[in-house]
Amino acid sequence: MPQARAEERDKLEELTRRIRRDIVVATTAAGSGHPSSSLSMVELCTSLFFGGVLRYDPANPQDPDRDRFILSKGHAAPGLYSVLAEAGYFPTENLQTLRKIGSPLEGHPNMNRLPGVEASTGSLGQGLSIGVGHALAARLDGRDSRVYVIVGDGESGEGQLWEAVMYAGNHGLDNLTCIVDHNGYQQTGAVADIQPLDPLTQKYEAFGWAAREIDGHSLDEVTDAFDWVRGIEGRPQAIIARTVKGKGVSLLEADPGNWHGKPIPPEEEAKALEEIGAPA
Ligand SMILES: Cc1ncc(C[n+]2csc(CCOP(=O)(O)OP(=O)(O)O)c2C)c(N)n1
Ligand SMILES: [Mg+2]
Repeated sequence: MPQARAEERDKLEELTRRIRRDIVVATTAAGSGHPSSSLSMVELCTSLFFGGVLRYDPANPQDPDRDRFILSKGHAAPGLYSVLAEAGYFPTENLQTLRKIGSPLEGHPNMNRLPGVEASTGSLGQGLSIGVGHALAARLDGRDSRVYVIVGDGESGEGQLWEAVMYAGNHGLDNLTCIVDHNGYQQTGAVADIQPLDPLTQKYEAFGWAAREIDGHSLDEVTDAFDWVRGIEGRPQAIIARTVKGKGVSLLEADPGNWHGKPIPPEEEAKALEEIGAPA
């Protein structure tokens, strides 16, 4: 690997540790929230925001030429907030106000209260449709903005998602990327037991998308996938990211079906942070 790329990868890896720490600390302090759903998408978000993929400016959050990032699985808000803080949208200390009365860091993202949040999400199934709207608007306005949407695999059972997939394919929205956080679990159990999705790559391809499957925790594979999407013309792109729900914390990884929407208990926090390799 060339030296510059190795250094970039090390920088991103360090950021993934910081973001994982912030997710754990904020949700444990709040006593509620969705750490496991946030931890599975850390490499995806880190690469997008800090790997030179997404074009954004915290000083000008409404810049019409910005790219859009939409977290369709809005319950993973602690992951989004940790990334937005790191990106400079607000001070990192504010993460400690997560889910507190009056805080703009609500349990689910609220676009009217927090700059950097592009869509108010949490009612699953809607984010890709919003992304389609942004992608189409950019095309009509003649702007080269790109739109990235993260959806969950349990969320992918929602019919509205497939309407958006069909529309984007039919209209060749090549400025739209859907990233599926395929962590294998939804709220009450395994996706494969409740509403199997696979073969997901072929499903997206059948709807006219370019699709590829990656290891969503390999920064190299994630970075390559974001390079790949920007080279595709005439079709929207799907990145099917195989991930682990609760990635980085053995307590959560050991029983993902049991930890949805539950914070790490205070007495387990120190061990979790040690496993993450969290910087002080
Ligand atoms: C329309 C709708 N139905 C149900 C819920 C409740 N709910 C919140 S998270 C969740 C599971 C989501 O699973 P998945 O999309 O796989 O996300 P993960 O947490 O695994 O990343 C459910 C059913 C919701 N938020 N919205
Ligand atoms: Mg899931």
